[in-house]
Amino acid sequence: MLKDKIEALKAEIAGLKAASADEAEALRIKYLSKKGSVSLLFEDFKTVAPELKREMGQKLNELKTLAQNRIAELKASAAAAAQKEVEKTDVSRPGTPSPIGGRHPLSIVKNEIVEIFGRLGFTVAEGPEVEDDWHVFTALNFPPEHPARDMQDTFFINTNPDILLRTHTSSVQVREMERKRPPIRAVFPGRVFRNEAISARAHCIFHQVEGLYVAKNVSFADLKQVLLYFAKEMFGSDVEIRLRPSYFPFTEPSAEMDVSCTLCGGKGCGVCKGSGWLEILGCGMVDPAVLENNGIDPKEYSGYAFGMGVERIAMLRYGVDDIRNFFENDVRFLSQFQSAM
Ligand code: 2NM
Repeated sequence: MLKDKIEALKAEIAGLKAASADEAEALRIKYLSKKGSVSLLFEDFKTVAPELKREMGQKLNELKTLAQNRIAELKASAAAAAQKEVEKTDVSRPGTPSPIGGRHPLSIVKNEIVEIFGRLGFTVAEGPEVEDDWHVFTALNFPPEHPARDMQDTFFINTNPDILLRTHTSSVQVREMERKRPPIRAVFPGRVFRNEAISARAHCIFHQVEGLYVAKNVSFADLKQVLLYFAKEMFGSDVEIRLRPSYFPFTEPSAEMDVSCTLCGGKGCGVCKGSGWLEILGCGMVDPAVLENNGIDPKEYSGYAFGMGVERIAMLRYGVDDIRNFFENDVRFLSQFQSAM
């Protein structure tokens, strides 16, 4: 009997439950779609006796409305429950930070050196790492038999003695002198290569910043003042410098510069091996032969030059006791350095 079927479905629909909007939608399809169980009763309606049509029609419409309302209710309460779940999440909480990279300590120190000389009017120039004999040695007054040219010190390319990895960035200074006429005032940062055994103090690849000033009437006193300024900016205004006579093929006179020990202030400690001084760079007046090799008249112009190892400065600055730390890229080491540079 249709009447019984309607009553049974009414009871079933009144008790429907849905845990989600998807479940409620599945119920709508089950009861109210074209082939849904409520719609199918309308097929039965066609066979109802004429005198019962009015009553059965009313009951069927009531059933349909009940189903529509019930399922709409279920959808609404599922949506409300989902919204409540979303609100449990505090979207204003900061996220889990993912680690980002930082600048390498050698870059921090190199940038700082370049920046200090930049304040004194020095520009920056770079050049090739693979060089020829002229730019690395001959133009710089290295005699043919100089030990630095030896296979033990220099990496040659394909055993061609004319092509090599630069052992200092002075080769870029030669290129700068070829390109420009005095006054020349620039620093030359870069990677250099020496065929040395790797140890806590030495590496076969390291970094330099060299500097050059060529103009009229450049004196050793100018050099000393610039290096004093650099030392105070780099290591603090309390630092003292001392210049010791030395020898380089490309400068005459030549000197090595020490700063008062950055750890003990000059009293003597393990870092300065009791001397109170730390060697940080080499310098001198550019040899007239070097100027002449580069087409600059040494009677008209003079110049000074200096060079320092970035690793050496970084080790003193940060108290790093093994140069190999800079090349291993261990994040436990690298993550200790932070800088705006
Ligand atoms: C140093 C020490 C002393 C130097 C000299 C020159 C040039 F090109 F002018 F001859 N460039 N670099 C120089 C002088 C480098 O490094 C320890």
